[in-house]
Amino acid sequence: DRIPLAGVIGSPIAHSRSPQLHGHWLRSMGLRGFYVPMDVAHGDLERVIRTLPRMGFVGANVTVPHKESVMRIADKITDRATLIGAANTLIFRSDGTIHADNTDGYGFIENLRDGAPDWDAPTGTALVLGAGGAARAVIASLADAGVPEIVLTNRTRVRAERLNEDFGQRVRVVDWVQAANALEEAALVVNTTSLGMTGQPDLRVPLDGLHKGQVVTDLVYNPLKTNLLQKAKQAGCTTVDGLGMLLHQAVPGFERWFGARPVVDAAAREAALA
Ligand code: SKM
Repeated sequence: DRIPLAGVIGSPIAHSRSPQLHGHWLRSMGLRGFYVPMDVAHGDLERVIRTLPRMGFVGANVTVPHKESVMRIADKITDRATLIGAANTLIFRSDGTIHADNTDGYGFIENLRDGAPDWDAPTGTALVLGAGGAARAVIASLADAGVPEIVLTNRTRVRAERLNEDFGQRVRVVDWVQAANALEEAALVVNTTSLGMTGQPDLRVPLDGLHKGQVVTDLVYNPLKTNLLQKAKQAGCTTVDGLGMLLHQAVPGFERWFGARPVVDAAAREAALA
């Protein structure tokens, strides 16, 4: 009986926190297995993925820039991955088929529930900043959670419009500059862009409208306390950092591959940051 192997496929991959996280869970739960980072070039993606099961891999996470490309390689794709247009979790089945799922939306909602337990999905608008792959996962999960209206803003409006077509009338697109109004009215504000990340410029949305009673969350977790979250905190908002999303999105894959459900707790957070 083989030792189960899993890992994360991306390029670059050195920054990924997933190997430490999964390694921590394997050790702390006393499970057999390894989880490794895999830097794979676009041209090698299909051949690598088809070879992994033969080497003892039971599955893999997929990250930037391969989340969309793996959709063409997988044999079976869940409905939510299809809706999002990207997959981050692969399961290599014993019959040789590859199943693809997207757990980012699940991770997003679970993190929000942890950090803002009184956030009430069915009431109030959500303002989503950004219209990339992460925004698609966030919007899918917010719609699923019953958020009545999602307002979307992006620096390039056409990208937001395209997203609006896919997700229907629940999504309303506003200009980046009009976002000030939407910001004031939103019950939940989500930054899905990489603005605010170490080495990137800050978000340049006017944040004066933020006030008590709002929940503000950032998908960026490096740094943990982004400029957006600091401003929101000062304004009296409930703030939720992005690390928990990374932890929670990892849970379904780990459970499938290694056979036990891991817990997202302070030790897991520390392991991911180590
Ligand atoms: O969706 C996740 C992915 O599963 C793993 C990851 C990482 O290791 O940095 C980031 C996200 O794309």
